[in-house]
Parts: sequence; structure tokens; C-alpha cells
Amino acid sequence: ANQLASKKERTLAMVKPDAVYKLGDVLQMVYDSNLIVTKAKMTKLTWREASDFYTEHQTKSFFNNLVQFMTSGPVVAMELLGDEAISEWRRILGPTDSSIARKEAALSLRAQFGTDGTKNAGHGSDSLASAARELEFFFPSTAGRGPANTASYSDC
Ligand code: RTP
Ligand code: MG
Repeated sequence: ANQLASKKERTLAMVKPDAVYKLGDVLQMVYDSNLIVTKAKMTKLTWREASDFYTEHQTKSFFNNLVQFMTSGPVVAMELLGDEAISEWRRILGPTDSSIARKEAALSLRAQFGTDGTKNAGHGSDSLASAARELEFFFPSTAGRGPANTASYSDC
């Protein structure tokens, strides 16, 4: 591969509880992009897990609402791989607030499937460091019980 021409990154994408019923449509948006799904997991986060995932926001006024929302149903976490995957996935998500997304980016994921500033359909890592942390959170390299998270499409 041409290392100079490509900046392959991995990012952690999450379909939040309000959009899991539209998982097929979300996957279609991934297929229509230059990203591929290399890992995926559906899970229901505990209060502690959601709090740990969003630990950077623990002092914010919206933190309790956010954790309440994120534990209200299953989420689908995915590792996405591709050129500039972090910024590309956040572009597909659109603005954080779904009501603003509907005005500014009508075709974005949050415009189509989210509700408001908290119930906003999807998450994407915002930096290389947060992608590393968030991928390890959902797909730990040290396996626990059950099938190990050792295989991924990109290994093929
Ligand atoms: P995310 O981390 O979920 O990808 O979203 P983001 O970077 O666009 O937004 P961030 O500022 O990191 O906020 C994390 C999540 O907290 C909820 N939120 N609610 N004022 C509010 O009610 C408010 N602000 C943020 C959203 O679910 C947001 O995605
Ligand atoms: Mg964020």
C-alpha cells in the first residue's frame, strides 16, 4: 500500500439506543462511505459503564440525562476503518444537536435518526487518543468470558 497517500485510521462508532431500531439504515450510510466495519458488538451498558465511557463529561449539567439515555436500551458499537475515519464518521454523524443537524446537515445520521441535543442517535471518537481509549473500552484486547475479540475483518 502507498503509505504516503493513505491515512488509514480506526474509530469507535456507536449507534445510541434511540437509533438501534434503524440499524440497517445506519449501516447503509457506512456502506455508502469510504469506511468499512471491522468489528461490531451490541450491548446494554450499565450505569457504571456509561459513566466511565463519558467520564470527560462527569461535571457537565447534562451528564445524568446522558447516562440515563445511554443505559435506556442496547447500543451497537463498531470499529470503522478507512482514510481519516475519525473526521469522516463525525461528518456522517452531523452536528451534536439533532435539531440543529436537521437545519444544517439534513442528510446526516443525527438529522435523520436523532431527536435533540442529548438523544442524538450516534457517537464518534473525536481524536486518535479517544479512538484508542474507546476501542479498548468496547473491544478489549484482553479477552474476558466468551469468544475472544481477536478476529476482525481487517485481519483477512
Ligand atoms: P459524542 O461524544 O456522543 O460523539 O458527541 P459529540 O462529541 O458531538 O458531543 P459531546 O460534546 O462529546 O457530548 C457527548 C454527548 O452528550 C450529550 N449531550 N447533551 N446540552 C446537552 O443536553 C448535551 N450536550 C451533549 C449528547 O448525547 C452528546 O453526543
Ligand atoms: Mg464527544
